[in-house]
Amino acid sequence: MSGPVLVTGAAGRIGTWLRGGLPERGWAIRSLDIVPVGDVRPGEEHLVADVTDLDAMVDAAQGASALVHLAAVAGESTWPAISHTNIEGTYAALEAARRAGVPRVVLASSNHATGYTPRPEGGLLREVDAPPRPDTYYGVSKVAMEALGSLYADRYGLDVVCLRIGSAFAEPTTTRQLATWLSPADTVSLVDAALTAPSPGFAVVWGVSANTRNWWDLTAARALGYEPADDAEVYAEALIEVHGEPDLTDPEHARVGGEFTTAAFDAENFEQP
Ligand code: 15L
Repeated sequence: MSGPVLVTGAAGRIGTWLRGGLPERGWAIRSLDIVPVGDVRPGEEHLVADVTDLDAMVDAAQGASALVHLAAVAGESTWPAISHTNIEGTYAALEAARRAGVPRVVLASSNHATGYTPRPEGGLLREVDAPPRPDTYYGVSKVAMEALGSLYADRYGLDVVCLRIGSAFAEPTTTRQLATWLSPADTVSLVDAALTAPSPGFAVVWGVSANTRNWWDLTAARALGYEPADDAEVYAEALIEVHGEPDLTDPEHARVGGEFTTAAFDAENFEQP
């Protein structure tokens, strides 16, 4: 690897984990966020810029060996907010990579790109059996992300790995997350695999830990070299004591996107940030 990894949204939750964990795996980091990162690490480059500012993104991408694009409105919001930050931002990230000659882009997609996909009656759900089926405007922006990534892979030969992240939190806090949790350490492992896999071309993979209750097939992620280590089951007893046993027929558990598929997540319930 030569040149740092440019990480957008570096001041956010996942960005902070990556800034801590990727250097231990040999990656130099160039952080970019619209706000300054609070705790710049030794050797870390840091830039303050808007991810939708294409000129700034092209400058930021110069000399980078890869780009990890995290910057986003990270849940449902209004259409203007989602379309601007998430869709324009993903376009700018990919176009900046192309113009600056960055060969690989890792995109933080989401399970909500296919949120209305039902839980299979048996077995694990493969990515190929979960085509775009967004549950929100947020999910639409992740479908657009995957589509833009596919375009830049096919047309310009970039390696583009889309991570359909489950629930990336310090620890699971709901019974749904007993299946969908992606631990901080596994997040670092997954992004490292996406950065390291030889010639992945265009790939879409689930991003969850080795959860006992997982129902998303990790074969494709493992083929990149991802080896999840954590299991949300260690939190099961405490969560079930509070929330009860999950009812697998409830939309929260019966669909990929869980509660995002319910009426509460209608965009009209959200205000412009
Ligand atoms: C996501 O994509 C969101 O960014 C996050 O806030 C969670 O809602 C997560 O999905 C999830 O599905 O748990």
